[in-house]
Amino acid sequence: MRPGADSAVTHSGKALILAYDHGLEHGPVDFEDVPASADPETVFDVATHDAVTGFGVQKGLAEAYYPSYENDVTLLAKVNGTSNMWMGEPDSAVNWSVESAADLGAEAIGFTFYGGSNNEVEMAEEFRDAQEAARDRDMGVVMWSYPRGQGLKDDTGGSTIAYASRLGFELGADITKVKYPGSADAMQWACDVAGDTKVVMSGGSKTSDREFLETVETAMSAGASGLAVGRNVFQRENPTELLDALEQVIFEDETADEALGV
Ligand code: FBP
Repeated sequence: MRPGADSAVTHSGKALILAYDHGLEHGPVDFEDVPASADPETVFDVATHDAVTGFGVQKGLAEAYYPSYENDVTLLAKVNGTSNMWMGEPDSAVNWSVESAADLGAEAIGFTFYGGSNNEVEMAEEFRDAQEAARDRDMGVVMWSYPRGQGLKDDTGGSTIAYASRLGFELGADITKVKYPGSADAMQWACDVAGDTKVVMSGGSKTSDREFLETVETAMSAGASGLAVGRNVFQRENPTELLDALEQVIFEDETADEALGV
């Protein structure tokens, strides 16, 4: 069994990771619908929900807020990231050393990997360094595996997403986060080729409760181990209600209808 198979950011083998690195990746535009979500305290509070297995943030937010939440939140240190103002070929700066993240109390690292980018080689080498440093400290390793770049025409097609999940396996992630490839069959193939790594679905832009829960239900039935979600939670007026429903679909094998009380 792989060293990190039972990752720090899973419960009963499943994951519900709350990602909140959007202030860096997309900018404050992601907070406009629910302005309170710009305040990290609001979202740290959401991350204390029982169903949340890990909270993915960048260094600045972690240093400022995590010490007040260390008993209630499992810290997933998102160690690289780039702003939306970067106009070059997809790349992600390593903003946080694994050593510093571990010192702060992180139990896992998150790392964006853009397979297919002209920067893939350097990113793979950076991932190797981070993955090995995490292994040395018994930290979990979560790869945000997002193939993209000038040569890639379809970054959510079935074969691309299967390649994305396989890259996580090949390079040594414990959990690989991929975009939903649009169908149960494609999601199942992405899970089938990922060896003993766990594949989780990325949340994407905000949709209705029903649409989102149904997609999560489909992904789970296809073999996914959970979800890593941001906007579909923190862009809601009542994120806790959706987390309650996600808990039922992800951890209690309920359908979207059951979770919605239909
Ligand atoms: P969402 O569920 O809001 O899409 O969050 C997941 C995530 O991977 C974030 O961690 C990251 O900030 C964002 O999506 C990146 O999205 P994109 O690569 O599409 O810009």
